[in-house]
Amino acid sequence: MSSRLKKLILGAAMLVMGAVVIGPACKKEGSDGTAPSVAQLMRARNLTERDVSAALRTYTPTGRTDPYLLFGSGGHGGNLLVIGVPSMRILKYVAVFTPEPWQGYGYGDQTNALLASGNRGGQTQSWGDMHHPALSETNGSYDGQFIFVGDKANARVAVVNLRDFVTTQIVHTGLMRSDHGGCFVTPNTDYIIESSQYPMPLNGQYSDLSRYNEDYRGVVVLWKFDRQRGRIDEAQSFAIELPPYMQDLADAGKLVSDGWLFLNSFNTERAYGGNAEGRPPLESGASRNDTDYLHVINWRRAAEVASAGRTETISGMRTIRLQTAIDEGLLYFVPEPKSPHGVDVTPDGADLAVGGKLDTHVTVYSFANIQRLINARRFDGRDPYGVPILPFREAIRGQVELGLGPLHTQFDNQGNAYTSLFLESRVARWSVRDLRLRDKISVHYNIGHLATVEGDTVTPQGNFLVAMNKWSIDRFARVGPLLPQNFQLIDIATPNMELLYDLPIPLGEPHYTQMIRSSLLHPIDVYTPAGHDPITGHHDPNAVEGGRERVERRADGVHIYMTAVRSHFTPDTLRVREGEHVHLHITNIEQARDATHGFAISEYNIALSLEPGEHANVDFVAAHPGVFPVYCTEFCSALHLEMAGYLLVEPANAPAAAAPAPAAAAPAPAAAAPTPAPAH
Ligand code: RUQ
Ligand code: CUA
Repeated sequence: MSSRLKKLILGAAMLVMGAVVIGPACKKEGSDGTAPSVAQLMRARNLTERDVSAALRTYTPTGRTDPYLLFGSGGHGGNLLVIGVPSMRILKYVAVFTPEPWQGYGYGDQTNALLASGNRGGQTQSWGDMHHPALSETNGSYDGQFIFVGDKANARVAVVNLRDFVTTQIVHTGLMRSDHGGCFVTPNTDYIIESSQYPMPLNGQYSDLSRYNEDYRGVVVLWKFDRQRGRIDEAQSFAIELPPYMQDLADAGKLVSDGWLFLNSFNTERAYGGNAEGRPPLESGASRNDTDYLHVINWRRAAEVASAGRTETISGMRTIRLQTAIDEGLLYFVPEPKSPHGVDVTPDGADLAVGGKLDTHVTVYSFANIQRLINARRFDGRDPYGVPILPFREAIRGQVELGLGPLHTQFDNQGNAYTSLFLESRVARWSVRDLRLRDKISVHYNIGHLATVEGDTVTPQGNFLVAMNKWSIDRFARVGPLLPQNFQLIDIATPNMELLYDLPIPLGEPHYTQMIRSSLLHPIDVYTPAGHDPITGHHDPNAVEGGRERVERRADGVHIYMTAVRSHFTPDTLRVREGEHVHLHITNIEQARDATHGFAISEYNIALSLEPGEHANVDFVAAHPGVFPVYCTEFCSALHLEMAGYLLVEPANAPAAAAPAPAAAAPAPAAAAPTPAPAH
């Protein structure tokens, strides 16, 4: 909604309220069967005019949709949140790193294979620690096509296709086991950037901590994105070796700074803990120096260096060695104040704002200054690995004192920046041009990231800001020691920022979120033609047409080709023998918008969600003989409860003819015949 429209609505609402307050406030609540008036409600619920005004700015009547969508990391819940703004209605959890039964994610062949592609070191990873989602961009603005998310715990990157809000790919490299600077995209989504957090030997091998300086390294990976195929092309991706500092958040340059990438670090002390071995704990060891290093990386030139073959393959990935990066002028450092966290490029690409967790300032670096220093080779020495260091004072445009614990910065369309102040639990608004603090607003509490509408693009929209607060200490009814998180909606179109709404998030610690105009998204309602595999994006070779349902016994087991349509599965009796390998191929052949069917089998841990036109395969060994109900888990029609059947697993040693067929299971015939006739 435009801010003008918002003001109009607000004005009208105030008029109505005024009229109600002066007018017929004498009516008795409900006594004449009418709803209580606004004034009566305000009195009864102890609401101020300000509360009502805030409510009117977020309330979204039934049937209306939100102008903005917030894509939020679900933290160590591992899945992605989609929330409407300003209503703050949660619309979806998109399953990414963690099984999500209601989406059938992790309970059928395709999604199991996808999750398994994220396994590392032969271990099943059944969760992720999602930190930073990145919407795909075209010319530095969101294009609404894809969103990429990073998993800090296992250094993985996933691709979610916004055509259907489905995860289609998970990648990782052996070069790192934890990441944090990811995901960030280059302005045309040529690359998705992921950098390591905790250094380790790049070959993934053992090396004692006493060899930290020599053997441990950081790394930044540039994953090449193939937009046509909607997939990361691992063979075209490459990495750059970095010194063993703890690399943190990153941002890609845009417009004037396009082609460059900026990456924070902490722990230039190269501390690695050991508080029971006579060394300082990591936290104090890593905070001794007054400055750390902002990494300034020429990624476009690095891509040329990589394609010219000046790489070494380490852990299966083409890697530009640190010395090559230095020799080729790909990597420079600029000091940044103590324990920095976020680095955020301004919408015009000219400056970068860096928040120092233990500093009261945001430091604003000038890209033009940085370029001038690089071109003049004006270095203030080198780090122990030979990386040139640019002089701090000459690289910055200035500093703005905001308060305690500045972390992350976003922008609006009025020349303002918004920075979260973790230690103060506030958001500071400041003017980018004159580096002046304008106002602050309190949040509740422990704010980490914040998001304004398209606030990290070249076209920020203003209007709203969402503060992501860790732990909602006193905001909601108490639900035990583990607290929900608190997303707070703030109006930034008003002269003073105003808090509008609290949304508790019952998931892992929220990290980054991005907010996009809903009009930029064009999701589908139905997979057409039926038989579509959402993960590959192709028609599934095992797709089944109505009337072609069948059972085939082959060398690799029994294949049952099924369809789902309101309100039955065909076939609905699945006869197999104990120990048989069963392959179910199920197509939801419906093409109506809301015709999702679930598919569940008791005890076999099978749960599918078949969206209209979707095809799913599921493989299992019928290890346990017995009778297992099969049913649809979505209330898809008036006869949904009847959308059911049986899996009959006949005991292997049951002499076929003599078997005293369990009465409930096999009502009559052919219990001995392992191959029922095709269903049609
Ligand atoms: S983090 S609270 Cu983005 Cu993982 Cu800053
Ligand atoms: Cu299909 Cu319920």
